[in-house]
Amino acid sequence: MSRALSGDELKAFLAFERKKVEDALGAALEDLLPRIPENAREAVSHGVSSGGKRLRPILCVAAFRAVGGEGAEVYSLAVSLELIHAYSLMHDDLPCMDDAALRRGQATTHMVHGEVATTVAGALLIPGASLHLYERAIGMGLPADGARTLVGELSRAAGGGGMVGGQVLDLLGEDRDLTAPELDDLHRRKTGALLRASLRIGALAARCSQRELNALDRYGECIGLAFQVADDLLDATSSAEELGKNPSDADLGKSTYVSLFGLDEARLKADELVIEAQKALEDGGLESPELRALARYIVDRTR
Ligand code: GRG
Repeated sequence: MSRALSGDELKAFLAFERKKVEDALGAALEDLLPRIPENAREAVSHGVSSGGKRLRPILCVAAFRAVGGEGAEVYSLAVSLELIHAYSLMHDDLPCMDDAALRRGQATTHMVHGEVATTVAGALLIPGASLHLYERAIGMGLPADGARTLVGELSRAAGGGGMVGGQVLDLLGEDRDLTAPELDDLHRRKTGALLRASLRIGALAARCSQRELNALDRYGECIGLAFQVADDLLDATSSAEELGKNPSDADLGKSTYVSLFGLDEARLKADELVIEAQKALEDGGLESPELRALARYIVDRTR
């Protein structure tokens, strides 16, 4: 059985990877900003550069390495996922959606730059992320059909069957008690699809085998749900200051794993999902202490 990183090793790994991701995001912005209308540039910068765990690009790079990929160019490709994630958070926080004033401990983009600039900025990031992914994949030496496959992965995960579809279910589910399968379906789409795509894109960029892709898919499915269960546990047990965001899902009248199962059972579910994710790596022959540790981190995190 492959080992997981120790607590200290994980801390150092995350700090190192985040720095690499921040650098690559900075470079992506330098490339993107001159191509977009001037009045949306500050809102784009705010949404993209306001911190966060940078989990999606880190997963992408870890999957790339887990299947034998080498080289630092992958960071540049991986930040496409963060560009889409940034758009989703900016739009999610708008008054017509969750109407949130605080995110990552800071005022949300529309509170600083206004609703119009934030809506435009988010919309610009969708094709911006796809184009960035395509160009970086070609830059890494992938053939055009390989690069198109990656863009397909991102588009599917972000679209109606993925993140946008999940968001619609989320909005329709407000003030209604969802069943457990409904809640799983919602989060598989809203959050899980992009996390899974992060792994798939990293692995496909390294020309992985089908067996490796299947293993990462199963791992991604488990960590996607575990991520949301952990989010619900954090929402239920931490203050807005501790979480750096406001309002919580419970405030918005949404069903959560905690409202459905209670704290103890939800914790158990998160732990089971971590174990299953780690087993998927083993079954697929993937020796990755980093991915093993990231599965654990996803449920143990405090933000
Ligand atoms: C037009 C219906 C419609 C939808 C537009 C807004 C939108 C698309 C989708 C939003 C979906 C969404 C908010 C998904 C993200 C869920 C989530 C768990 C966010 C938090 O992710 P973290 O914890 O955040 O990785 P950090 O801050 O670390 O980056």
